[in-house]
Amino acid sequence: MKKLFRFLTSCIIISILLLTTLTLWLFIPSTTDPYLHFPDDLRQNPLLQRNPDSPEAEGPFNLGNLMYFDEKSYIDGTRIKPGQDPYGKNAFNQEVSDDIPAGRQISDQRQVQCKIQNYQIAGLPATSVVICYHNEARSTLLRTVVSILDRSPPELIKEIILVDDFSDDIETGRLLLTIPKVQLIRTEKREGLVRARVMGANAATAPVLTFLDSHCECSPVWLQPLLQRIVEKRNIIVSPIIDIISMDNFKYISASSELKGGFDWNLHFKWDTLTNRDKQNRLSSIDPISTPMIAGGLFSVERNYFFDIGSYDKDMDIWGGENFEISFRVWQCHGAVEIIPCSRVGHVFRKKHPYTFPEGNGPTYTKNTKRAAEVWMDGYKEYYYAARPGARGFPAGDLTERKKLRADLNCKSFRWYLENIYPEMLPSTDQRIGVIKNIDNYCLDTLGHTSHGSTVGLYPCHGEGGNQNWMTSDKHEIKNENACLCADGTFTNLLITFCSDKPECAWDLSEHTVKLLNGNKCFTRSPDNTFVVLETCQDTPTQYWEFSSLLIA
Ligand code: UD2
Ligand code: MN
Repeated sequence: MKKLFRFLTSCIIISILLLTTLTLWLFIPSTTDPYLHFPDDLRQNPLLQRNPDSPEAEGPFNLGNLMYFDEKSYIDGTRIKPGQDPYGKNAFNQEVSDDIPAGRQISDQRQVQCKIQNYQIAGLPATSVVICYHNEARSTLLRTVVSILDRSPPELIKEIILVDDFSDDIETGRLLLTIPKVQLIRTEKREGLVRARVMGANAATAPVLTFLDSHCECSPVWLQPLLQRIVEKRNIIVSPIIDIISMDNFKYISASSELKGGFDWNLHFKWDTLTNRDKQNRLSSIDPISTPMIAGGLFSVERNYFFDIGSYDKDMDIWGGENFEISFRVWQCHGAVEIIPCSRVGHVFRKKHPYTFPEGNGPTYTKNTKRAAEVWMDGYKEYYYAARPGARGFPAGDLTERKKLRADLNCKSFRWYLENIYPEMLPSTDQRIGVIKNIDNYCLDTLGHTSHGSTVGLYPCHGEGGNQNWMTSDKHEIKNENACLCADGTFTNLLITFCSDKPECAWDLSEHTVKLLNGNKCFTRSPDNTFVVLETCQDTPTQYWEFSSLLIA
């Protein structure tokens, strides 16, 4: 009996030991290594086999026909279960995506002139493709990878670096490691796309970096035109035309080749049609399109150039704003940003973010865009603050390093950028921002009164904007943040009120006076420079005002 007991105890101990070793073996590499580079001998993937049918013949997709990747098992691992919302996890229809093979054919959307271009592959540098992702669906991620391998000359793809930005499912990336050229980095915590991309760029070894989102499909001959342009011009970031993959049915839809990237003063990205001036600057419809802004996610850049000009602002979190920062920076610091019409890559555009923002979506976007505005937009940042008043007091972190970068690179002004790269955005003369000051150097000041119906006063000009910052609009308004300066019902007092189309709120600032647009009443200061009232216009120093722009050259 005693013997049997001893035997059983040893069995249990041995089993526990075995189990612990197995668990350690399975999990230690995935939890302790900060950057989880998976060396070749760890590429043991249950989905990898030699293609049992024919090692020579075509696999499910072209991986040199050496390996067989069990796509079905990979996708089955995370399929939508009955009753689950197919849009729930990814904000696109995952059920449809999961049913579309990774190596599907897509129609060639290139213009005919593109198809007769002859790219000398031997003369082109190889690229590392960097794809960061957070909780991407397996089917879209796999299609991105497969489309790169299937539609690029093999010698031009050095490696595909997946940066798993702390996704819940670690296997989504790990299982792809059997695919040739695929490397994986995993962050230790959620970083956001900027820091994730920079990690990927740091690990990259090819002379050119190509960034893609994790739900893309590269078209035939997408890569050569991008690399060719980088050979022609080093100080450049180049983007393909971004075709649309429907978030509902995953159809590949051609995007217009006559668009460039732009923005509004909220710092929201938008597509603009090419102006006549843009068209005149191009000899052919396949010439590069000079673009004020990139959409953000899809571009190639020489690796050293990317780091020389300051990679990214690594204090930007999660999502958003980095495309403004990099576009302003490249243009202002003597480079160029272009869309190359012969290169086309599809992207699943969606209507909302499928993932969480630890600090909230709004605050994160405000922080990121404020960082871009503060460093690159000079006085024009006032237009941003006018459009987004909440950003003014918002903490955006330390900017010293990025400002130093701008100084070190001897970059041009934002005015230069607007005049030369995005003239459509140059504010018109009736949209000025500045101070309204009188002969004694006292400025019109809200004195911090912001509620509807409060009065304005005068205060020595301090040059800091804020309460003394006024913006004129094409509706002849004079505004501070979102409030307007209007006359009261008796046309004697000046009030800060809600903006409206009433004649009380329309002003003419042309003659060193501030005069009601439809009436002979002018801003008149009190003799002691404390308040302002409306009086009949006459030639007197108490009605002399100067609008002086805060905008720096
Ligand atoms: C666009 C860009 C995107 C980025 C963004 C502005 C295109 C086609 N897309 O928004 O690349 O520039 O504007 O910031 O130009 N991701 C992470 N970690 C995160 C959040 C996102 O790795 O915390 C990944 C995400 O999985 C995806 C990429 O970053 O691969 C871009 O995110 P998105 O697809 O949600 O952004 P999108 O296309 O709406
Ligand atoms: Mn995307």
